[in-house]
Amino acid sequence: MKHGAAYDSDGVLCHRYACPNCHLEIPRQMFHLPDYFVSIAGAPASGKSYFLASMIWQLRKTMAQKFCLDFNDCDPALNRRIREYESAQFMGSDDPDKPVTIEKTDIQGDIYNQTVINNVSTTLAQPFSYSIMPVPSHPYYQTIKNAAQVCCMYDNASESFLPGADLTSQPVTRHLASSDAIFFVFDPTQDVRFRGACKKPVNDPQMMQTEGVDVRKSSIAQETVLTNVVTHIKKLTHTSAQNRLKMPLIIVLTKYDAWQQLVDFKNSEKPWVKTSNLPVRIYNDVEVQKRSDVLRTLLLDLIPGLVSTAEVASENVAYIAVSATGCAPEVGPVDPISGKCPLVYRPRNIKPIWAEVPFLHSLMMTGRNCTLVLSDVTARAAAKAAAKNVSH
Ligand SMILES: Nc1nc2c(ncn2[C@@H]2O[C@H](COP(=O)(O)OP(=O)(O)OP(=O)(O)O)[C@@H](O)[C@H]2O)c(=O)[nH]1
Ligand SMILES: [Mg+2]
Repeated sequence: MKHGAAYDSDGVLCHRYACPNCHLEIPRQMFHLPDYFVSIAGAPASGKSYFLASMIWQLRKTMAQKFCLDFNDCDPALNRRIREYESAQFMGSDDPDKPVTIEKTDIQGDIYNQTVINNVSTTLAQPFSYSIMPVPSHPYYQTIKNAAQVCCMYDNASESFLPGADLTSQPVTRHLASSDAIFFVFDPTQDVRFRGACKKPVNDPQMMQTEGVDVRKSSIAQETVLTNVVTHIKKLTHTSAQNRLKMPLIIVLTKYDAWQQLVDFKNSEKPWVKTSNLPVRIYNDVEVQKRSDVLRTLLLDLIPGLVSTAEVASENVAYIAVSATGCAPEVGPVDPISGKCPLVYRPRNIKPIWAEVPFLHSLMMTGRNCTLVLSDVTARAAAKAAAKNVSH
């Protein structure tokens, strides 16, 4: 051992850490900071990958600009896949007008790790981890610097959330049971009741039947996928059928750009407010809750089963509308292999709407991390603690 680092069997000093059980690499920060796990689940093509990339991209920006927090990769190499999604969606490799697309998440490949546990070949999902730390310009830096933490998220292929998918050798969704919060991505454009309720025409191939266009859809009702996810978590956490899960469940209603005519929200309004005397914004959880109530009423009207399934599943449910892209995809040129036209985006047009809000709100709902992003209540507590520090 040298400075706490071990030598390997060839006498080489090791600076990286691995799990003694599965032998996969673990970012260094995981040993120093408390962890916060978020799982993203949903039906096929509900928009999980686009949402994850937009959420991370927005969190990097919003955390720094509005909350004096640094949101950063624990290890860029381990987060490579999300970095690639982010650059495709927001930077375009060289031309912001060149159409891009995020491929369907595969059931195999580089976001899964193949390893051997107890002599059994096992596939594990790759977590993407980010550290959240107050920057020294934070007004309560001295009080909250120890609230830094590591957040882990997963992007599973949706097949993994369908009934019968969690095989012993492929426990790729077991993270659901250890999560602090679950985001269930619900796609209104795939629901015939939602599409029927939108009376004004919408120029999005996902809202109409267009021959030859590659619009992927779930063959199973999204409520059934939610039921399967909840049953799976209850089984893994030994929670009985009549007991509700403690972890918050956020129903993320995606592709809001396509169905926004059904609600009367101001898109430019962000759920954080400026106060005259602080350089950080105060998170407006009351506004998010107000919108959640509106969305709940809408869902109760159109898909009552989704609301009842969610609220029987968890003690703490919120409904948040987001758009990962802020606009509809375009129909790209025909793909010679599939013979169909894929849905594509020009990075220049992508302007996410509320993509980072489910994450910020989950911090409030869990209650455990609310000193990092200040709400009305925690800002007052932090000010009091800071004043006490100064007077000592
Ligand atoms: N209108 C609109 N379409 C979106 C948005 N986000 C994603 N899409 C479309 O939804 C489709 C599916 O998105 P993905 O993110 O690949 O879906 P997924 O849930 O990851 O799918 P799997 O990888 O199969 O699990 C894509 O064709 C996108 O064009 C959005 O915010 N608005
Ligand atoms: Mg995906």
